[in-house]
Amino acid sequence: MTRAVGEAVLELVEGNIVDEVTDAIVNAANRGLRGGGGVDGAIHSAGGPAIMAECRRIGGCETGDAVITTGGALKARHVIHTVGPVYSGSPRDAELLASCYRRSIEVADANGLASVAFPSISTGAYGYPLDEAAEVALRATVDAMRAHPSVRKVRFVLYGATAYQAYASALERLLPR
Ligand code: AR6
Repeated sequence: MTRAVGEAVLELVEGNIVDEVTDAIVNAANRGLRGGGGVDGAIHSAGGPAIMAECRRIGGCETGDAVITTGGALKARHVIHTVGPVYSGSPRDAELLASCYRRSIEVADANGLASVAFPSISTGAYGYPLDEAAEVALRATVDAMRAHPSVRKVRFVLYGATAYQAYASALERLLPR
């Protein structure tokens, strides 16, 4: 599924983010940038030790913020590590989740990157309900794309049909055809 956002393109696909050929893939990291399971584990195992070496030098990342490293052995040139909220049911969850997408796009723009691929942040180990997360993620991303038009292509790489469907429904509501 594809939508124009000004001159830029927002795309949803089902797949594995480690296979993306793009300027940067975004990692759903933790505050210590220590690595872990889920998409974080997949990115570090596919990208090799150079990514963790830079994460150690950076030292950590606050919830809702984003930092950039090399892409190591990945096809993506860089990894942008962002830290989603652990879902608690408070209104702050949505603010912090939106901040992850906004900060990631700001970091991409600040580094001259034109294409970025996101996973569905916080919807695995961190427990954010998928439908709610999809709406917050897409709204924040579209707003950030409008503010940073040099980021020309943003792709959500959704892991499995359930995640893809949740994002496709949310995008249809946000930007109807
Ligand atoms: N490509 C795309 N999406 C994926 C992939 C993949 N290869 N693998 C999993 N997902 P999670 P979180 C989806 O748990 O909830 C880690 O241990 C997955 O289906 O990876 O933000 C970190 O170190 C889900 O929809 O991230 C943190 O401690 C989504 O990615 C913590 O988990 C996010 O699930 C972060 O938890």
